[in-house]
Amino acid sequence: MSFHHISTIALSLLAVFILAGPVLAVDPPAPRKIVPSAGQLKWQEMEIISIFHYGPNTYVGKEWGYGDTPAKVFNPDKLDTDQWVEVCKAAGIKGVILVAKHHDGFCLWPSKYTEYSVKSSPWKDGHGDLVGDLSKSCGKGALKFGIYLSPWDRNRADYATPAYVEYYYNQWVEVLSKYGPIFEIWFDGANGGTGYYGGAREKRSISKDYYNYPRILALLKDKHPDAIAFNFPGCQSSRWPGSERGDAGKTNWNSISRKDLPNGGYWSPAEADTHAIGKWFWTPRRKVDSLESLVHKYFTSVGRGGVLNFGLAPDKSGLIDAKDVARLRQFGDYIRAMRKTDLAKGKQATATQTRGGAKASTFAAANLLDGDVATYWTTDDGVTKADIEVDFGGEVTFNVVSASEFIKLGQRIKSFTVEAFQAGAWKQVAKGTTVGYKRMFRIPDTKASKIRIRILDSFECPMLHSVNVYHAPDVRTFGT
Ligand code: FUL
Repeated sequence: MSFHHISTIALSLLAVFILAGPVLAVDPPAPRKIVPSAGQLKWQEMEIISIFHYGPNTYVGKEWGYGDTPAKVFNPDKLDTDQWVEVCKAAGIKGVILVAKHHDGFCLWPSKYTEYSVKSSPWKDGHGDLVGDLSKSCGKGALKFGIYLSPWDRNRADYATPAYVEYYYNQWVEVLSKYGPIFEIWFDGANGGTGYYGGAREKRSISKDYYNYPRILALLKDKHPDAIAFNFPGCQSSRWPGSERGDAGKTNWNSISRKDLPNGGYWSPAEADTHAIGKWFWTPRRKVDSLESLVHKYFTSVGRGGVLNFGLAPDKSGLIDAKDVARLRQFGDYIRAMRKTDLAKGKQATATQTRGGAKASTFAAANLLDGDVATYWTTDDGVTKADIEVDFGGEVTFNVVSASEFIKLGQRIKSFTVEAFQAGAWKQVAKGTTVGYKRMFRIPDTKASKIRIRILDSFECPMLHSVNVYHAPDVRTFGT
């Protein structure tokens, strides 16, 4: 064979390769050192959960009971946990955590370890079990169920002694064995101070390790392996972002440790808790949140890669009151209306860099707009900057842009901007640091034919599974 022949064959092979694209499959990026557990991923996808406060405090108008309110005040006449679940569903809430014992020590289930519970109340002549009822209603309504038991117990005479630690542990054994499945537990950080303490009426303090949390966490892991422990980095946990305003923080790294953010040793996503009805416990004096306030909390939590935990509270009759129901339903309708039309879905997406080359469909930019969270776009290893362009194929008006990282393999993006193509030029409309599970920007109404997401810096190659673009209704006039 002549040289001429060999080079002709080589050239045709090259042409076939160029036309057909690379034949070798491209490997996905290696995971980062710290990644979420399967339980944390499922938890994150819930996006909005709730925490219910209800008990003697509801009847005496307190946020923190002293531990001396008689059990007989707890006397609902219309209590219906199915209604609580229906309201949650209307609001788009996916899980319910019940404060089964608050700092006042009153138990909403008939614990065999104390008389200070529903069994000493007139409700159902002392035969009621609210934890059981709500757990069943959640099961029927396909909502997940969780439990908060306050470690600080202002009712117990033995609080601050070793006997109380046993009491508290036994109560966890009771609730984690009897009710469930459980998706999350709360201990709460309020610890020690003044209280009734069986009549002593004094101030008591405890040491940091008093409660022996590792024993309770081992029990949780054994009984409910997927469950999250709120604010307990080091185990399968979520993290309190530091306020009760429903704010996950503009820069929100999931891998944290006490001194080392963002390259910390644990995956612990932000759970932004906030009351949705003005207070933790119901009181006629509370101010009902406006729709804008609830929507704002949604964007500062879910929109910053966290989970939003809305505090809800039934009234004295045992139902969520009509004003709160109306507001929560309106909130759910608003978020559903916003999400109904994704202006980017199925449109054209391109990227300046794609793993394995632009033709490698496995990691193509088109994955960002296919509505499938399991497919993603990513770049070659070593690339830490890239632009993604979404072409709407004509002008659209939008006011929300959302991007989601493929966090299963770790969080990566450190800095990015969003630009809109207007009158022949790119104009920056938003900029952020972290993306994580989801980063949403609420911007003024913007008209453009294309948007561009510019990833400016990333730990290792960036990975995104979705870009969504919405035109959210005006909160001021919505539903009026
Ligand atoms: C706090 C508690 O002290 C409040 O009463 C409420 O339960 C809230 C969810 O957590 O730390």
